[in-house]
Amino acid sequence: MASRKKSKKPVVKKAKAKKASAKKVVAKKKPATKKIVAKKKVAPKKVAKAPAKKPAVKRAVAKGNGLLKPSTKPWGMDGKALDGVKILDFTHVQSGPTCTQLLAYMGADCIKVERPGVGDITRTQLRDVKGADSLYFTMLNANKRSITIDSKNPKGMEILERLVKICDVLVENFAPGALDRMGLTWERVHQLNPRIIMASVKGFGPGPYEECKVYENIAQCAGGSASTTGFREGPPLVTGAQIGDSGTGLHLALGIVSALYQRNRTGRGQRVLCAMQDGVLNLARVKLRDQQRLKHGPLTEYSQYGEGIPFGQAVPRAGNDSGGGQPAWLLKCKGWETDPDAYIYFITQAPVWAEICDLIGKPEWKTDPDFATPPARLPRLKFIFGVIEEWTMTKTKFEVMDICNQHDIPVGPILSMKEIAEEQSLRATGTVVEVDHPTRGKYLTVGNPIKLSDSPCEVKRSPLLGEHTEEILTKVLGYSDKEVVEIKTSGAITPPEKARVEAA
Ligand code: CAO
Repeated sequence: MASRKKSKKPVVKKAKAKKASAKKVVAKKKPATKKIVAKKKVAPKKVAKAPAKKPAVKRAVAKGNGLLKPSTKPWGMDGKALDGVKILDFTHVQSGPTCTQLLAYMGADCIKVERPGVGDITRTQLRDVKGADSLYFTMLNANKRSITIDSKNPKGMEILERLVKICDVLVENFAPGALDRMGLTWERVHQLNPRIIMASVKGFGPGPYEECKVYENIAQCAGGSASTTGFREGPPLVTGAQIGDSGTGLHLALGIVSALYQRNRTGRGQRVLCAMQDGVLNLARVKLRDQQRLKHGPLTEYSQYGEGIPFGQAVPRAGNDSGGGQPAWLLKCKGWETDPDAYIYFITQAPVWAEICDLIGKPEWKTDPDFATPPARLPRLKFIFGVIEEWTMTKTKFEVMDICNQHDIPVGPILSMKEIAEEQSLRATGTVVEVDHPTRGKYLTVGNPIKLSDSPCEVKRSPLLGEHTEEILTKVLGYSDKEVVEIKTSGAITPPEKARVEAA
């Protein structure tokens, strides 16, 4: 990776940062773009051995208007979107690793710090292959390097602080206060490296619950999703999609990239905080919309309206009702008696109502005043979907999909995870990728769901615990072989018992 080559120059980077801020003082009143150019002009002398940066600087000078001249390299051949960004990945479990894996997919050099001998707890959770890293871990830590460091060992903290000095971003999702207890407060981190961005996932933002530990389903419950999911007559329900963990990781990645962009102008890092409750609420915003609509009358698109059931004080669970303005429901298809996934989601989009009527053999509904208009249909949705279901039950979900799409009727089959794992089009786009791993063999993972036309993504297997410890100590942090031997016996990178044996 180009970014890894650049990582050999931590000292240079520091010098570059100092020089850049000096320029900033001089160029105080210049527009932001000029400031960037000024900084870039300084760079060639200092990064003489970093070939990836050179062309960009030349291009900027060539155009002379503060803007880079567009690359003439073929698409996908001019590096990755986040080349040169170095991440100190102090994350674990799911939310933080989701964020850093995405950044690594975009080309960032992601250095995952793990506790010696233990590592991220998910390495051993839900294990399916004895002695091998679990899928839980491998599917969240692709394209990263792993270094083991005991942050509670003085030498370990020295190594960590050296990493802080040369990284662009520190990402963490420890329980509230854990990082402070290690000594890595924001003040300390910012003092060590004023350019660093410190990004955190916590369960709750400031307020009564900010000290609480939080896992996925707690966030789904506290973020308003669970109370609005499920069927009216049943209890609140959590969803299978990890909107609390992975959803918040996604939000954090956007925060980090935005902070990196702002740093181009300000020269300084900042804190980025994503609370899981906030992330879930952001994804459940349509339900907060509906909460406010309740003041003005019943929610007519909810099937409970058509069933004559009054609304209460809060947004109810809506089963499989559509969250939008086009009524929809989940309908059985051929084989539903034995196949739990033989269903199709059917949307009665108003513009194609006539086509729907013809397909299901009810052409008279096109003009019948009880069915012809969306408001007329609202009180009868249950009945209407019952009739449509009589038609879908005569066909497989894929047949319904084919037929309806010919008429522009929006429908979607329920796809099982088995079907998704076998779906060739997802393999072709790199959304589902097969990866080989030295201890567990081949497995499927989810590649980058965000496709950039000039930043292709190759998915690389997750690292073994501490696989890159020596490489990072020597090539990134510049420790000598002799120092590495001392580090090994200090217990900073090995589990306590092992360190004692080696030292004896
Ligand atoms: N060396 C030494 N100690 C280390 C270490 C290292 N490399 N890495 C972690 N530790 C220590 C921490 O310092 C902490 O120690 P203290 O509590 O003694 O200060 C300890 O490991 C445990 O950290 P933790 O409290 O974060 O971990 P946990 O398993 O008890 O809790 C979780 C897990 C997820 C509930 C908690 O981290 C959390 O609430 N995180 C924020 C919200 C979040 O991201 N939740 C989503 C998780 S994904 O479902």
